[in-house]
Amino acid sequence: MSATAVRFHDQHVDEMGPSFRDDTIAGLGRERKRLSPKYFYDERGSRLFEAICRQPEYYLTRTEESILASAAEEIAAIVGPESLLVELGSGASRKVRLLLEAVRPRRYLGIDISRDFLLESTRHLAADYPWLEVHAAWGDFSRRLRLPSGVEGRRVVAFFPGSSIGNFAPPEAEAFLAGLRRALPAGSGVLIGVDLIKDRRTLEAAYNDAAGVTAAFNLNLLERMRRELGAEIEPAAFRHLAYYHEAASRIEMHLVSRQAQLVRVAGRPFPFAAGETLHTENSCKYSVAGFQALAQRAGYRPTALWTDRRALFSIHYLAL
Ligand code: AVI
Repeated sequence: MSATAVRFHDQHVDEMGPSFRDDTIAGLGRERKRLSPKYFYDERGSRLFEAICRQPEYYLTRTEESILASAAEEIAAIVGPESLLVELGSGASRKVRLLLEAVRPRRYLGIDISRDFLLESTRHLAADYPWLEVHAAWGDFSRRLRLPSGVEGRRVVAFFPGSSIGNFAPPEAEAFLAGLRRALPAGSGVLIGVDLIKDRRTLEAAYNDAAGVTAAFNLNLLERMRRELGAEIEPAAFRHLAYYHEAASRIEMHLVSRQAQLVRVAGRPFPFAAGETLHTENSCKYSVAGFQALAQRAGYRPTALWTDRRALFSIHYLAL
């Protein structure tokens, strides 16, 4: 393979599930309207998410990056150079850069739902790390994951940063981790970033940045419906809402209808009352002990933990 080549597996690495169209119709048809947050990530949404990560209020990214940078040698000792490093939801493949020099894995596989964005990011990665064999596979890793053929490693370390696990409800997170465990060979492990429970002000500010990037990210879902499904829906007739639901330890994001209105998707009418919401995301927050207990129920042994001084964020190594 040439120095900057990416071996791209242009195949779904998930099991094909319902489409954006089917899920939108089903989600808008529910008594409490909702849609999976995975649909945020078309190309524009992926770019907006990268911009969210740079907002001063969104402490998650910079805190996780500072933990990774200071723990890189310890992480390297656990991961080892022979592992295949698989990044789930690799996005801009930025965080893994903090580990690559220390770990020096022979092979890296990025998996992301946004195909073009994935290709662009992994190409940059391959150019910057000529000694690394870079693979990219396109798919929805939240469904049952199959590693593409040709990337089998003796040992796999799945890198799942960013607290993306928080976008599953806790029972789904447990099922997802249990499914991932079944897809990994013996001796493998999961290196996972998990956002921690903290004061409401810090949490709510992170999802209501002053520059309005999170609002644009949320509203992009409606623009995507227009672009891809020809939906008759006016994004300006909705507003962004994000708040901390303390009893459930989660941030909820919604799109609130500013007025009574009728939207149409695929010719079907969906009425919204004034103030009615489309629930677009949950972002669950954990205590360290709460997350470790969940990981144990999913069949892992939590063997290492790193946090920052203020205990804003945690990174766990879960051994199989
Ligand atoms: C990807 N995921 C972990 C982000 C989160 O914080 O739940 C997505 C996001 N939603 C709004 N801001 C960021």
